[in-house]
Amino acid sequence: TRCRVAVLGATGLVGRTMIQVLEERNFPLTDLVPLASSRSSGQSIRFRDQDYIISEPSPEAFRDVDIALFSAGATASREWAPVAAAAGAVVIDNSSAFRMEPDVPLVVPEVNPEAIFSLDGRPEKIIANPNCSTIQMVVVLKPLHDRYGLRRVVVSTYQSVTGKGKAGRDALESELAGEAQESFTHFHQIAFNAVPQIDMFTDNGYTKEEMKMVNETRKIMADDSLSVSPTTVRIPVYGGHGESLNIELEREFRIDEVRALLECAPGIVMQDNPAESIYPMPLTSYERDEVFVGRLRRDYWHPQTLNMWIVADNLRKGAATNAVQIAEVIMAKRK
Ligand code: 11C
Repeated sequence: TRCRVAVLGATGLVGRTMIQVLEERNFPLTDLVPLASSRSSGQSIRFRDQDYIISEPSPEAFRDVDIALFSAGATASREWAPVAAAAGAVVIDNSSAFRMEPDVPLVVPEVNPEAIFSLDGRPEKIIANPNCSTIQMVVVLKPLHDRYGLRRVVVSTYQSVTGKGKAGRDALESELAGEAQESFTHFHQIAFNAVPQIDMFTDNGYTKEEMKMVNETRKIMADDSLSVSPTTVRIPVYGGHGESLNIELEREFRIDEVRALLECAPGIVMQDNPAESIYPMPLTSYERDEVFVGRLRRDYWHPQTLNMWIVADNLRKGAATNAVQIAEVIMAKRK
């Protein structure tokens, strides 16, 4: 059967990764429609040994599209998601535009795949892909919540410059080369630095990135009583967000039991052998689709609380892979 997949933002870091992931996972598409702004339209992009010409989004461009993966920013999503949905496509949107809208599902397939579908069994017209730092955290929180109940999570992030796309990567590159940086992509110099601000501050003293972790986590886990206390920090690495998690649980746990639980949970790879200095790192999670977990241990002072360190490739599980996995769930139900 025919399956036409559009990618809006096809030349961005996430858009390119989406196309790469579609190819790697052998997604059952018959037609790729790469879309981007006028700056990139006319260029071509390679997919399964074939060149596809990039065009600009338009009502015609979305005709007969079954699934539209969007990663061109919130403004483009607000403009084009209704158009694509009206043309009959299911939009999987990586921007923050619709995430907190009550009738738009916010989905991580390991956590709440059922939210993709409405009561009639059909996928919702617009499905939101969460923020990268939220996605990797909820993949780990979900099995713990189901088994032990979560009371509170304190999280500090160590986020890659590619969270700001090509501009973020280029800024680090030129700073490392000693070239003057005019853009304030990271608010301050990022080379040889760590910047405790990602996105703008809100009135409560938390940044927007931090509030995404608070609000998106509650929505995905469908639990408004969850308390998440985040500090988000940009560090000078290219691919992979790290997170230090301190997780207080409702019920008592044994560490070996938690380890076994996480080992069997979907989308997680344990890398935890302190004796051999094995733990997750951005360099070893690069271009991988899973969430890596290590440094698992009981809080020294607080027996009901766990400490761990997790890393995932923010362009993959944090963005492109999660969106493609949502599309896979839709395709599996179609058959
Ligand atoms: C960052 N998490 O690392 C951001 C990028 O809401 O999809 C992703 C922003 C978003 O800068």
